[in-house]
Amino acid sequence: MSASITHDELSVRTRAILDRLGATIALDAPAGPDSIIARSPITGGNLASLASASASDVETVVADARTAFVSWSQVPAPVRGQVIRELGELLRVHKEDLGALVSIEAGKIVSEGLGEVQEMIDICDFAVGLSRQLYGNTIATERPGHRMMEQWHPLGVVGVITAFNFPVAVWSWNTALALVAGDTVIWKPSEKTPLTAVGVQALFERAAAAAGVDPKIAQLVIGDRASGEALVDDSRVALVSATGSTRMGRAVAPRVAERFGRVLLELGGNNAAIVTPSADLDLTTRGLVFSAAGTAGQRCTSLRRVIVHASVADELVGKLVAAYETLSIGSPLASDTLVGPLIDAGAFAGYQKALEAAVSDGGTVVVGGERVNVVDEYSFYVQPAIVTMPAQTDIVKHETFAPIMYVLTYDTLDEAIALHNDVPQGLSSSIFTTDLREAERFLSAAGSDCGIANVNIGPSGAEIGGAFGGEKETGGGRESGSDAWKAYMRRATNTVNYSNELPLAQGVKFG
Ligand code: UN1
Repeated sequence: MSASITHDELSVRTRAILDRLGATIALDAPAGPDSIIARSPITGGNLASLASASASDVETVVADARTAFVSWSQVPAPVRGQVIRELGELLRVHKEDLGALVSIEAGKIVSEGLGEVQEMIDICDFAVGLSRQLYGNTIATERPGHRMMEQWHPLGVVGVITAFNFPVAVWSWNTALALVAGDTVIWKPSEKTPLTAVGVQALFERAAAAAGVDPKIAQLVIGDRASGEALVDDSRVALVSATGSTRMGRAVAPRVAERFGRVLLELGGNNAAIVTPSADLDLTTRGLVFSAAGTAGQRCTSLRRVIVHASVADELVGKLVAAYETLSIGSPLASDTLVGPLIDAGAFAGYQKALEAAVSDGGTVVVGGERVNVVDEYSFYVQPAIVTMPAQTDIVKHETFAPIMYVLTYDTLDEAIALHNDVPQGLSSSIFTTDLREAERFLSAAGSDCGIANVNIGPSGAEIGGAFGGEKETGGGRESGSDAWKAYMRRATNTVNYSNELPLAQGVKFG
């Protein structure tokens, strides 16, 4: 059975959760072109119908965000941090409910749904601390009697466009930092996961009330593509932070650039692991299986390619196949499930098409590849696949958002790194080795060309403390930890002359 819970029970549970989170939005808007249907991939059934924002709704939201920015940007940063502290507290209280809602709407297993909420709590903690640490540099000047420094000021309105697969955490990475930075936020979530967004927005509004701040500093737009486009094209939106496919990013980036707005892009990945002869193969197997089959292969950091030394390839593939054969696939709400459903029919079609292309390129499906637990035509559970490939063909270079692991072999580390980097995407990467030279080489400038490079852990499952994002078609943006906050602020360089003279820089004489 793909779902031990009936669809009616899921609906009732969803509504009870939204109620406890404090959501008041109507869940039964008349279905039609002006509505967004919320569904659960567990059963494929509809959970709710939400009114979709009109162009004039979006206009009002942007105008309100801009007005809210004028006063919010004047609040001292450590005081701004208080609303994020309240949000973090509410997330702790409602972790189980919100995690379950993520499982219901995005299909993540219980532990991953909870993990996503934990990621929100973590970034809230980080941002509260950051609210007292928005440091600028003081810089030595070449002129006597002068001082030079930089300040970081609030940027403006930030549009946050998020994907279905991390329906709540990605909003929090952006919003926690943006609010502490003094910006205001407009969130356009994926049309596939509106209810988790509604739940989070309800919690945010409670946090705003508790902190005594204007709730308009972070607003939600439930809408279709046109609402996202309105944010992209509006010059009052200073930064568009978009997470999703490379195709989406290719549409967004030039439109924002056209009006000299800023973008922060977190797009497709095609994440690989190099497995060397010295690797601990049992640990490697566990790392690879989590990264490739976990979340049903629907993370942007999911492992898609394994590049293994020819001398250990058979042994590794044997261990991987054995592990794949024991994976429990089914309702993400069942406690023993490791692999939940794909998000929808489109994802399943992509999975099938990629496997067909891989086989026609000479690949061999050594495990998986089938739709399983078919109880109805609307939910899509698949057995994660491993495909050995004779070469890195076009389909391997393409990101398919489903659990397919392509396996390629190599003879020299040079060859492995070349194969590793020979894809258009550059998000995350890893090497499994116990050889220090190989590990350091992979992390060096001559190694992985990705934004994230790991040793002896898979490419997925990053913590919030590091900067998250990647190069090439991944879009170049960095979110979350380290100094990613700088993307949400504008830098002012200030030179102060406290002398009675007017010396010019570079020794220039004038008059
Ligand atoms: C994503 O899939 O868009 O590193 C984000 C990870 C998670 C975030 C993934 N912390 O896998």
